Amino acid sequence: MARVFSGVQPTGNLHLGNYLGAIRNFVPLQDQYDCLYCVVDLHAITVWQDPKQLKAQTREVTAAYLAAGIDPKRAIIFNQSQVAAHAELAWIFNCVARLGWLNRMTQFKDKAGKDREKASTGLYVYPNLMAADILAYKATHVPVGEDQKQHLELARDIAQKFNHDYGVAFFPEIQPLILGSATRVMSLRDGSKKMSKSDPSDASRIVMTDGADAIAAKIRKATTNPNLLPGAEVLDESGEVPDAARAERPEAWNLLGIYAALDGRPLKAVVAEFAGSQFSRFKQALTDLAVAKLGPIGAEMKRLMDDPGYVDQVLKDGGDRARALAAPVLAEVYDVVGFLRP
Ligand code: AQP
Repeated sequence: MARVFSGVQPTGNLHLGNYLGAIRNFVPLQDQYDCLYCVVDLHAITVWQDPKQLKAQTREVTAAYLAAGIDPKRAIIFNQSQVAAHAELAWIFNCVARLGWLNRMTQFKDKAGKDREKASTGLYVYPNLMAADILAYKATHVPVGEDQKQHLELARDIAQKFNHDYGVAFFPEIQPLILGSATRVMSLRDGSKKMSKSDPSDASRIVMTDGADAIAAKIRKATTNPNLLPGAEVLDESGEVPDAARAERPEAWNLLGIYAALDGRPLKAVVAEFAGSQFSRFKQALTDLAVAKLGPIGAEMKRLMDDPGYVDQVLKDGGDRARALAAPVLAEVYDVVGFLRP
């Protein structure tokens, strides 16, 4: 069976974008693939994390995986630092990837901001570790949000260069799986920025553990304008929002996209239903839907986070299974590279 690898960083404030763009899509893949879902704590520390918080946040992402419906008996759920192969293979990839490749990564530029000199070197080589995450298991399919596509291209380049440099056909080709609608959920305060854990404004995101009142307040306060909601005639033939229309009303399209994704309906049907409505009516409907869909998941996450013994056991079992899969891959890589292991 083909193998899937994906991960989420335990950097706190797990939000609706992480759920709709990633975690929710992991669930049905369990039926078609051999899946590894990782809590990528090594990636998280590319930006300083409070050690106590990091442990809590690692359990939080694990709880979100479980509450969303990932079955720890079928999929492997584990945190990255338990399997040393990730860091070991990343070092080899640091020696395969080229500086020019990393210099083109837009996420580094975004995250490092203006003061690049102060960014950690870990943040810079982050894509090499991501390549190692996938290739330590020879995974072939990686479900990611659109924002991770560039990193995935780089992982493919690293796999190819390794194979070429050592004259082997060792690493497989990696395919991105961009699934479902609303692969890019935008901030509730600024429709031109993606919803993000690190946005200083809590009102910019719906957090997975938000209760009904918090969800309602954030949707009510979401930036909109006084115009009525657009109609389906604005959409193109494939039912997508043309770039120019999105640029004109990013907030409206974002909320409509969130509604469609939560309801599991095509955007066109949702747009047709609310065409010409006042935002107040639509926001109430969106609040009801969001509370109905996210409420039970948030409640289950809280229940699991109150039972850290169980969550840690899931991670330990997953770590044992992941280590067993990665060990022979790494041993072969070491042999290919020429490391003596007497
Ligand atoms: N706004 C988003 N819309 C859709 N998908 C998203 N993802 C993140 N934000 C959105 C997807 O969630 C997965 C896990 O993300 P991550 O934790 O590894 O890191 P990230 O992409 O850097 O996430 P954040 O939430 O935006 O955190 P910060 O603020 O730290 O940058 C990925 O598959 C991602 O595509």
